[in-house]
Amino acid sequence: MSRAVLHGYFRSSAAFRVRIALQLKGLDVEHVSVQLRKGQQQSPEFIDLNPAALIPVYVTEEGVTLTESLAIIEYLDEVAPQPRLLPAAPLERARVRSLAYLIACDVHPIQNLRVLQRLRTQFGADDDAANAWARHYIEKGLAAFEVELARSPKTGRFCHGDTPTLADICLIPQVFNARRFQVDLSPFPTVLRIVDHCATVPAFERARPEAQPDAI
Ligand SMILES: N[C@@H](CCC(=O)N[C@@H](CS)C(=O)NCC(=O)O)C(=O)O
Repeated sequence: MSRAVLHGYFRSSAAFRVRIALQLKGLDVEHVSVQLRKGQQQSPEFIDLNPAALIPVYVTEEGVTLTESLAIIEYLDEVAPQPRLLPAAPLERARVRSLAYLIACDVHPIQNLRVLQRLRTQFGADDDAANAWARHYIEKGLAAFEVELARSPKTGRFCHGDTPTLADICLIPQVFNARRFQVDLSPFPTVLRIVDHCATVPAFERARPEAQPDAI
């Protein structure tokens, strides 16, 4: 058995999710940087690892390759159950998953690099138009997320109660993206409160893009 490896990139929000989970669980893995801006996700070696040409990719100690950030995080939660990232009770778990999927399934895929590049190359969007596209979907997603948080008694210091879950793991990288695209976050006070609280947790801080060795 060798050390587990995370193929990621400092600015990738899906890789950022996995980094937060690893940090929360105190798991030390090797990090390999896939330079998305240089198109390294399209190299034959990387496509061999993940035919979808997306990061993150996680290679377990046994040499098994896993893709999709949420699948990787759920795997980590099962093999290293403390602290748990999904609540034990089915309805609580469903709420956390639904918050996480709101971001991971309905917002992030429409504003990731390859979609914005395609808007530019195939549909003539300039940078302003591509960024406005991203901002639109991020704002819509965060607006829904805010309502869900603000109206639920289950919301605590974190998205669900007082310990970090998969929902916070998805929220924090999405807010990082929102700031990159200059989304006005002031209409989302509950989101901002939770973001500020996560910033006090060392695991979130250690996982942030600026703290990664490949940050530019
Ligand atoms: N659903 C995937 C999304 C992965 C994804 O979109 N990764 C982005 C970085 S955040 C990527 O590799 N983009 C490369 C590209 O767009 O060419 C997951 O959660 O792992």
